[in-house]
Amino acid sequence: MKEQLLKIQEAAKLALENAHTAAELEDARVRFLGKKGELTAVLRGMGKLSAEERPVIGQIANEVRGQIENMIETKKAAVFMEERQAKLKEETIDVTMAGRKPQMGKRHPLTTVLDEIKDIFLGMGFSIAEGPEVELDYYNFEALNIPKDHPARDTQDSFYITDNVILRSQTSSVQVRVMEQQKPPIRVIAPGRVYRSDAVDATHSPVFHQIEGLVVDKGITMADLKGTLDTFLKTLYGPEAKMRLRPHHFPFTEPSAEVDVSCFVCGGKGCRVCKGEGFIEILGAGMVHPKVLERCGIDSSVYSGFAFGMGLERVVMRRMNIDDLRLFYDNDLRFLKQF
Ligand code: 2NL
Repeated sequence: MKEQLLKIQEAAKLALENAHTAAELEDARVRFLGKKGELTAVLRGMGKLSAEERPVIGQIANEVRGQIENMIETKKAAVFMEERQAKLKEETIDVTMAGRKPQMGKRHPLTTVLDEIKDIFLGMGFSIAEGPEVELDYYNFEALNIPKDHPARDTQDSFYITDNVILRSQTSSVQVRVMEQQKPPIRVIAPGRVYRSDAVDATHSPVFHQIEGLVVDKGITMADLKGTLDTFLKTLYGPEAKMRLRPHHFPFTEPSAEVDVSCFVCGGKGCRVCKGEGFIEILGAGMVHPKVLERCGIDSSVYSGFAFGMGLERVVMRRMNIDDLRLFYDNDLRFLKQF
């Protein structure tokens, strides 16, 4: 039995020498000193010993236990240091290592052109109006003389939140709010995000940007509309730019027109960009329908106005020769850095 005990002590010594982590150390403790450990097993056999042998072996067993406990304690301190060294080594930061250079961002072409357009209208005495993107049906449609059965109302075209709340499909809603709150003279542009229930492709997106404009005062005529938009287009595209109006129909203007600008690539001769037309459609516009003025509390026998609207993406695509709308929303720096 004494030999057995000394063997255990030897085995424990060896096992502890090979333990390098707190977990391995604990394994060794359980193996030798635990309830089901080797030392405990030997001690259980002590009952079979004679009365003379028992105290002798008992003393040796206690000594062996003490030895093993001491070895564990000593090793514990060593393992703690070892583990701490390993951790420190792993966490070392090489402060001399070259850093990763963050990619510089780039102003988005939509922002660049929108800022330009805002500046042009601010220069003509307009102010900039903003309003909610989650809008009442009333401001988006009803006040604009878009009747209940109008195709633009179809759920296929607009996102409905409830029966009378939608994501605005045009920023005219902002201008209706302006007319409700301000007395003429009114000169505002309303740029902003708008929503339509369209599938994504090269020319459609459910979210895009619109810029609308509105002028209301005494004696406003179609000549004011033409003069303002001509000045706008010449400032945006250069003094050579020519404007052309074609009759059209919108429920909220009467008369209404589509506004083209002479092709900024060929100057009107006809080329690939304008598809041989010489002109490119850029705006919708018209004289504000008297019903719209009246709805907003403006006396249409005293005041008149004109309004216009354009899609920002389409303007930028034509100007910068971009053929896929989706490029605007990817935020790919390889795209953005080209402008
Ligand atoms: C287009 C056409 C247009 C308007 C928008 C408008 C706003 C009020 C009253 C009357 Cl408050 N009209 N806006 C007028 C004509 C055309 O937009 O093609 N947009 C992309």
